[in-house]
Amino acid sequence: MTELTNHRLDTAGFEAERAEILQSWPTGTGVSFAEAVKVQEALPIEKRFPVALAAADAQGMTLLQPRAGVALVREHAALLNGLSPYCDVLPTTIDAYTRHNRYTEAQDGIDRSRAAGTSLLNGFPAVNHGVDGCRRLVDAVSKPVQVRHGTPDARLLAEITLAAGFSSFEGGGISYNIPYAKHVPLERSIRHWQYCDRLVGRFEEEGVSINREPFGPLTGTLVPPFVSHVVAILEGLLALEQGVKCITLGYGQAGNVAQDIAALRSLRRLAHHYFLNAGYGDYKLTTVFHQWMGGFPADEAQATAVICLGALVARQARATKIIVKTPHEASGVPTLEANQAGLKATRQMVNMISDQNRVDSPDIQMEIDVIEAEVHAVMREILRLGRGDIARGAVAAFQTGAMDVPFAPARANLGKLTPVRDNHGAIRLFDVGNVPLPADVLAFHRDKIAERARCERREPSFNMVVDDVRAISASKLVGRPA
Ligand code: 8ZB
Repeated sequence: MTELTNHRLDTAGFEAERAEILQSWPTGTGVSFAEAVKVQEALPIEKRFPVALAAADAQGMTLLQPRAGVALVREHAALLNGLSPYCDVLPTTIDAYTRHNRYTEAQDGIDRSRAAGTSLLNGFPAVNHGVDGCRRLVDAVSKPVQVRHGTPDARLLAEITLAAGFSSFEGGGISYNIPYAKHVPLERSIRHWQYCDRLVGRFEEEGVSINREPFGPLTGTLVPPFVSHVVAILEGLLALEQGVKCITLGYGQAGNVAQDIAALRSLRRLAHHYFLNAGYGDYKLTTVFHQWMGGFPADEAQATAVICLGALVARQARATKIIVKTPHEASGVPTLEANQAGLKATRQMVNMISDQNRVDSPDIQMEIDVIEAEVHAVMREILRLGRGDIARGAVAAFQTGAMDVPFAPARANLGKLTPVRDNHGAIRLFDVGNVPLPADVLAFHRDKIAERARCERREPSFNMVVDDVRAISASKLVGRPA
């Protein structure tokens, strides 16, 4: 493999790699790019993800999307059709075997699910169902469908699902490695995702737009906004270089209303800033807000309150899309009914917020200023480490800890950066690790944490962090001592 750089993959190399990928599992031979373009061209307008996003963006609307995936095509189609009246765009959540390229075990799960008459996989094994199975699914629904997963090497999954008429593909070389894998080298996952982005770029060259969505929330556990923003911007830049044109950048709810609104507003501004500065002009940028990705209360009424807080913030900040949780979040894969309940609660909240005036406050502006200063500091270091190349810079930054995702399992991540909530529940830095933030920003974090420590009459310590990780599932935002 040649050294990783942020340059468009050359055509001959891409085609040679593609032939290899399509040979790597029997269903791969069912993919023909010419056929895939025809399938995408034949999609009715109401099943095209980029069209739904553009319309929402133009009209200032917020789309609702659940998560869902079961083992068999017919059952999965029925599940999506049960969700469809309550949402705007559909998901297909891929099972964990497929996410790790373990197709033999996925097949076993399919066979055993057939025998059992119920899904024994935690998602839809799209590679094993192949182009034909996936096409039957797309044909059976009436809204755009996105692939949602967590796969460090998603090359075959992308080939098969995009050939079948899925029109959006989640993930990225950083966001589907650092929070999801332990031993995958970062340069390898970034390279595999350059392939996925190049494939989408090839569709764009044929006049077929496909949406790409880096996974915003990362570990979903007290992630400071600047950390997820930097990953989103890097993955956006990597995608643009491969010819992607329709990009949705994500952010996971942190819990403090001012910080969350600020995060979404700054994400859009910062992304445009870095994309335009890098010379890209021909793209459509939208945003997605993930309702709380950390531990949930087991009680369904309490869980619904968490869901509604996310809906309020997402709509107030005019996210293009909300990924909706369910009251079953604490217990596992939700039933259709629980999934509908999450969507209904979210819809009610979105509707009630829609006509209201834009909330603004000095707190929100201050949070925006802090996030922007943090993102610029880290991006500057990434560019320096990569000598102007963000792919090289990203790998080096994770190595040195200049970029660091809290609570991530990957060995490629240093894991020194430690977040904690301040007295109002906003996420601050208890330990900055090796992240090169400016002195005034660090002083701000220290002051905010000291304020909480005084209020709780205890020293800031790792106990505070542990209390915060558990707080929302125990019905509070800030993990105060008993
Ligand atoms: C990183 C995403 C995790 C979220 C949900 C989890 C969690 C996973 C399925 C699913 C419905 C599935 N999730 N798999 N939701 N159907 N097969 O993704 O509950 O919220």
